[in-house]
Amino acid sequence: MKLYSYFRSSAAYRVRIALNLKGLAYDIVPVHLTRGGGDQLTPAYRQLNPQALVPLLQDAGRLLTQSLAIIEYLDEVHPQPPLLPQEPLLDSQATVLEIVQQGAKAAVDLLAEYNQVSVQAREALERGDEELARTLRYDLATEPR
Ligand SMILES: N[C@@H](CCC(=O)N[C@@H](CS)C(=O)NCC(=O)O)C(=O)O
Repeated sequence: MKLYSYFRSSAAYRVRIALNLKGLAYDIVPVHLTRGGGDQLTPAYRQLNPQALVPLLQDAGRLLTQSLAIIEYLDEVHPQPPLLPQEPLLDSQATVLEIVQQGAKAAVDLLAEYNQVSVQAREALERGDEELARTLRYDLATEPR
């Protein structure tokens, strides 16, 4: 198995923990999310995962994305030790927690992007580039993100 992973990715971390708990052998394929603009955005990686995210698990030619879905797959194919609740209500609650966590992450990502553009606008203003500052602030106020 090959795990496309980034060392600081919490989602990839989950899958590494799952693989290790199950004692499964795997090779890491590093995907650097920030260097050079991000390996995940290259056409080669997007061909493997059009969502341009890690983790991505390759198992016998199959490509799997989304950490919870990967862990569910691992639990099906390698049942011992089980990682997800067997009891339907608890299993459903685990899925709910995942959905809530994804929503929170989307909000945090949006805020980080907003902050980054705000900083760029302030720096542009400090450099005297009022046109760029105005454009960035206009984008912040009007562009859907
Ligand atoms: N819900 C996904 C989240 C995957 C995700 O957001 N991965 C992040 C790293 S933790 C990523 O690849 N980010 C790349 C980017 O935002 O460009 C999962 O659980 O696998």
